[in-house]
Formats: sequence, C-alpha cells, structure tokens
Amino acid sequence: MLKKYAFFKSLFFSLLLLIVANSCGICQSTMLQNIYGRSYTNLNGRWNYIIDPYEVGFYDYRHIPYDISVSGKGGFYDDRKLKDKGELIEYNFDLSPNMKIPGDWNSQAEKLSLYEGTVWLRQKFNAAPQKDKKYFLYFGAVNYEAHVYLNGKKLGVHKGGFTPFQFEVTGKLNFGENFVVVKADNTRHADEIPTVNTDWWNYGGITRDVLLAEVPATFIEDYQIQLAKNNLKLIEGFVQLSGTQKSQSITISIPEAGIKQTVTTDTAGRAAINIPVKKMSYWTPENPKLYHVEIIGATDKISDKIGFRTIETKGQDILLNGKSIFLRGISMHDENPLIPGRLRGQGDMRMLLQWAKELNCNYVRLAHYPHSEEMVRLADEMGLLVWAEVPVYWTISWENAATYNNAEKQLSDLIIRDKNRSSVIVWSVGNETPLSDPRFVFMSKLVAKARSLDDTRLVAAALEVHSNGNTMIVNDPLGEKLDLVSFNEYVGWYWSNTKDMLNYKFDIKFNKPVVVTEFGADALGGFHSDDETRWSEEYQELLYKNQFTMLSAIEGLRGMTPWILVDFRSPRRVHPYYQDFWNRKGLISETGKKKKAFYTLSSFYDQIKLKY
Ligand code: GCB
Repeated sequence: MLKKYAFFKSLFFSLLLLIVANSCGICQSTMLQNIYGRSYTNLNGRWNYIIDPYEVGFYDYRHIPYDISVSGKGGFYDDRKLKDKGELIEYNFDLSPNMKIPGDWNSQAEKLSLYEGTVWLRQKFNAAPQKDKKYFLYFGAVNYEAHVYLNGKKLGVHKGGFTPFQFEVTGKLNFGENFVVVKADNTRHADEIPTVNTDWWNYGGITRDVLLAEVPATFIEDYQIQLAKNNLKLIEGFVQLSGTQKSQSITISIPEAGIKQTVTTDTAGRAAINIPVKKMSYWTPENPKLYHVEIIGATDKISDKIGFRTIETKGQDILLNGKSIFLRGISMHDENPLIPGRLRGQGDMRMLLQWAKELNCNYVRLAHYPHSEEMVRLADEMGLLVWAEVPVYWTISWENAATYNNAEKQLSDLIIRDKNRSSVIVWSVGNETPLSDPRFVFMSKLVAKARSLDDTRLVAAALEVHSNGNTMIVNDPLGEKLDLVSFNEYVGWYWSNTKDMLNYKFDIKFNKPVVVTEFGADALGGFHSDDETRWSEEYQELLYKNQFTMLSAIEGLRGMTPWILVDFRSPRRVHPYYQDFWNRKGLISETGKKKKAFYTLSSFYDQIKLKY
C-alpha cells in the first residue's frame, strides 16, 4: 500500500514538474534592466563540472526526477546532507575537472566537442547578504535548458540558449559559503527554438556571465529612455520600480544635454517619461555619441550610456535621424574562429566588430539568435547599426502553442534587454522560414508582438526567394507586415554559378527598402584557382563582384549583409577537405586571414559611401 502511494505521489509530482519545466521562464522574476550598472558579485571563473549523458544526477533508477522523488536524495545538487550521514555518493564536484565560465563546453574539453546532453556545473562563492537588500542570481545565457539550484534547493528552470534570465534569491543566501549548481542540457528538440536543424555549432553550457546582483529593497527594475517614434525633439519612455515604496519622485538627468526632469511613480511603481529635447548630438555610425544618463529615486539610482537617434522607412528609403542611409553591413555569428567557441568577452567581440569596421561597414547582422548585451553595447560605442534576431530558423513546429510561446518569450526578452541601445534598429523575427498558413500565423503574431513592445524600431525577417527560370521572386505574404524587404539569395552558389549568375534578375513585390540579408560563396582560405573553380578565393571574389552588379539593378536597394564575416563551425559541413566541419563562406578564414572577397566588399562599400 505504502509503495503504491509512493508511486502515485511521484507520478503526480513528475507531471507537475513537467508542466513547470515546459512553461518556460515561469520561475523567473522580471529582468533587471542594465545588469552591468548594478552592484554585483561576479560568479564567473572556474566551475567544476560532471558530464552526465544518462542524466543519473537528475533521475533515479525508475526515471523519476530526484527533484520530486520520494527519497529526494541522489540528485547532483546537494551532497552535504548525505556526506554527514555516510551514505553512498557516486559523484564528487570537488574532484571533478573545471572549465571557464563564461564559456561553452565544446571548446574546453576534447570529449565535449560534439557533445549534446547534460553537464552539471558547480561554483562556490561567499556572500554577506544584508537585511535591507534584495538579491538576484543572473545568467547572461545558458544553452539550452538550465535547471538552477542554490545551496541544494531548486530555483527554477529556463529554456532558450541566448537570452538572459534571473532568479530572486533574497533570503536564500548563506552568510559565508554558498554554492550554485546548474544542470545545463543542450539536447536539440523538434519543438524548441531553434529546432533540431540549423547551420551552426550547438555550443552548450553557461556561455555568458553569471552575476549575483544586489539591489535596494525598492529598486529601479526597468526603464526605457529613447527618442519617441520619428521625433527628434522628444525623449519618451518609462521607469518601473519594484518593491514596497512604489510611489517616489524619480529624477532623470542627462547633464550634457541640459536635461533634468522629475517624475512621480504611481502606486504600481511606474512613471511615464516625456522630455522635450532642445539641443542634442544625435547618434550615427559616424558620430556614435552616447550620453551619460542618470535615474535617481529615493531608494535607488542607476546610470547608463545612451545614444539617441530615430529610424524609419519612407517609400524605399531608410531614414536615420531623418536622412537617407545605405546599410553597409555584414552578417556574423557569436563565435570566435581563432579559438573556436562562443565569444568569451570584450576582446573577442571587439575583434569581430573591428573587422566589420575595416570592411567599411556601418551595420552588422547579429545572426541567428540574440548576441550578448556586451556586444550590442560595443556596437553602440563603436558606431555600428544592428539587426538583432531570434532563432526562429527554418522548420519550426508552427502549430505547437508551447513552441510559439517560447519564441515569443525569447523575442520579448531580447527587446526588453536591448531597448535602450541606439545601435539596434531592426528586430528580426526569423530566418528562411518556409511558406505555409500556420507559419504565416506564427510569424505574424511575432511581428505584432515586436511592434507592441517597441514601436520605435523596424521589424523584419530574412525571407526566402523562389525562382522562375532566371527570375528570383520575392512575394512572401509576410512581407506585407514587415518594414524591410529582406531575403537570402544564393545566386552563384546554390543556384547557378559565377559564369551564369549575371543572367538572373529580381522580381520584388513590395515597395519598401530592400536590405538583402544573405548572399555568399564558400572559399577555403589560401586556396587559389580560376574564378570558375568552386571553393577558391577567386570564385568567391567574382561571386561578390557579380552580386554587386546584379543587386545594384534593384531600385530600392538600401543595404545588405553578405554571408558572412568569418568562417564558422557547423556540423552540416562535412566535406573532408574544403569544409571539415566549417562553413567557409567567411570573408576571413578560421586563421584570421582575409580572403580576396574581403577587399572586394570593402572597396564596394567605399564607393557606396560616396553616394550616400
Ligand atoms: C542560409 C542560412 C545560413 C546558412 C547559409 C549557408 O541561408 O540563413 O544560416 O549558414 O545559408 O551557408 O548555406
């Protein structure tokens, strides 16, 4: 009888856990805006890890999660009690190897290079929690599913490999030693975002910063301070407080612009901001002016560096601060080719953005998922406009409601995080999603969501083209809902070749600015031949030249982000000699050598500069 009861009890809890685990982000509190502007303890560094392909640290031998099983012991998140009782423990973090966090695991241990599954990671840290403060455990990103435990107790679950999340840990910290354990699982699933099928390396683990933030009991949780839609003379936004002292006077000051205004938050802790602008140096790639902004309330204060600019489209033009621009762009992944792995910090990020600058770019496409907050802040500082994207890539489960909610959550978290960054001008809701009715419904909802969260930026998606003979047709009905006509086309590579590509032309249904999101060809750095030989630098170079000729015939052409800045690792690319698990469409090789097409694109952009 007892056994039977135990069985039903664990079944009930298993179902409960499944529901909780699937409702992504349910255990999370709202995000802290501007995490780097807070007072925090950095939990980065060396974390001990245990590779757990069978998830023995999560499930007991009847496959019931330890989190909820009757015995409750055995899970890899708290061995303290067991140690005291002299029980059998079949794992040991102290004796386990360690890896650097932030950092994907694939690039840090030979046997993890192609690994997809669970790894447990643990970090110890000291804390001195104060009674009148609140604490948040913040993760910049964990790919893909993270179960987080503090001092042996579960804080929650988060899904989504590229967006930040946090748990409130007020009252849960020990004075002195604490430990945090993360079960990170990068297994691909058909119903997730992204799905099983992509063209990039599925780097697993804690790939971005882990911070323990400390804030006052009533704190500034979120704010938006940006120019109003198409209005150079008005700063608009809000401040949101969290805590018990919700009604406060908040002063927003931008000393260099002569701005100081006080607002009062309502009983929900919110105040709208409307500040007239007299004189201001507007943010552009040539003049990436960032203002020091201070938000000061009775209980909390925070400062930020914010640029001010407007972005809009008019007919086939893109207007930055009211002036027509051409987006001289390049696509990039969040990956360092030189020491393959996710970008590890500012040095890696600067290297990529500096290469983009050398290409004469004023714009980057941060493909195919949210890059880090630091990257976007650097773009603000270095003067690069940004296309930001969510990993709604290729064949998503369009009819699954949970999949949609997940996509919407990732999009919302991206917008919430980066809404104060002047560099970001486009929210992209996806890439090369194949036409169907369910997909149209899904994508249209994402577009509407992006607009409801932010009406000051452009909303776009990288669409597909289809061909009719030598005509490339762009008529995806989703195009009606977007601000840009953006599509990927591989004329000269997947279609046709360098010899015949000039016979191709485009038929575009929409009267909007055209910003081509991808074209390109693979070239193995250092392999030279004639320009009709695939994989050679000469082939890639001619393809770029022919693309410029082809694309220049499009009347509304206002920008492009060729594919791609540097070679990147991809398990899809299995040719043993030319690819060896690398997508070679980079303009820079995996050794950092610039290929011929790099210079072709940089001189093309030099010419464009003269026209705009
Ligand atoms: C695409 C995808 C991109 C791929 C690229 C390629 O259309 O958007 O993720 O890596 O083509 O190299 O085939």
